[in-house]
Amino acid sequence: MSQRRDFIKKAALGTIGVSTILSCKNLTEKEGDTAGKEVVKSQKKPVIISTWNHGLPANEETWEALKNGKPVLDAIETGMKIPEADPKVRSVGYGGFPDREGKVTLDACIMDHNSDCGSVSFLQGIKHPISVAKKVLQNTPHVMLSGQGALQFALSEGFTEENLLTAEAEKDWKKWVEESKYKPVINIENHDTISMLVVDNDGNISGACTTSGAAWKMHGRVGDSPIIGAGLFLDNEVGAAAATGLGEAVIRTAGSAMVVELMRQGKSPFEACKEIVERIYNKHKNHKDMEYLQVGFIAVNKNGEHAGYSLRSGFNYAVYDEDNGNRMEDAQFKMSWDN
Ligand code: SD4
Repeated sequence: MSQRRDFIKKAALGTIGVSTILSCKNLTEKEGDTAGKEVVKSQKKPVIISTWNHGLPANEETWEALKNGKPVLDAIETGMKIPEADPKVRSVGYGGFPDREGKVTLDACIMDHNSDCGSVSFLQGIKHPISVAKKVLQNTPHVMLSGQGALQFALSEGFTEENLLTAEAEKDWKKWVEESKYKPVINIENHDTISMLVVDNDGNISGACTTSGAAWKMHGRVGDSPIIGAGLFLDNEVGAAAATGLGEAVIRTAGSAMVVELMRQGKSPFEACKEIVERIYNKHKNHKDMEYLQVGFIAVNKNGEHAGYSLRSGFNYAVYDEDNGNRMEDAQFKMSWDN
């Protein structure tokens, strides 16, 4: 046990999702007006972007819900519940990798165009933290509930407690305990937060994040995903951004808030994501986390232009719009894993 504690002291974080980066795709058409000035025509709404491959089925559900007239937060919740309930998605909700103690602990948040937000962190035993986060937004005067308090609140709202540790995840955890050797593993398939950003039919912006966080993390560890300004941020006048990757690095730099702020100053989503990734790199290039550091951002602006960018290769995101349907886009990145 003491050996284990020593280990915990020394260890940083376990598996963190690797992000790939998104290629910037300008979805607006530009044309000259009579005065010779460039006019930016708005992209058709809605536009939905979500991190990683599990963004595709999530986008699909959210798109359907929007088309059926559901309120946007309900539509986002519906989409996010897909990877949360999928035991094959080992980085979100049910089936997610547990922490060092073998406990699955979940983080999630949701934010609407009025800047109202709800968030839960270190929540255990509830399959759909995104739904609890939405209830925090709608039914409490607060933004964030954590741990036991978040669970109590969820139960009072009628959620049911259940075991989220699948046999598969338990097997992997037991294997990790056996070796008890800390080695950060970046695993694109198995550890990735889902973040979703939506520009709805009215041009309003909303977003959400949900994750089981870093695998084998210390019990009680909370990442960037439930923190408004870190894992997710939006300003309806400007745009939205969300993060994936090593939450500690994103928190240190207020990542998503900074991406939005750069868009406010006139940067495109691509330029804004890239500049913050560069900043994170500069802050971390001599840091102990650098060896396994991966961060990626997605961003969308009021016109529906979207982009993604990551520090290291491997990040992709799902985009759904009227013209091109639901598809994956690879993000651009600063460096490959060999550097
Ligand atoms: C965290 N940012 O808990 C999350 C993990 C993640 O891709 O996004 N992985 O640090």
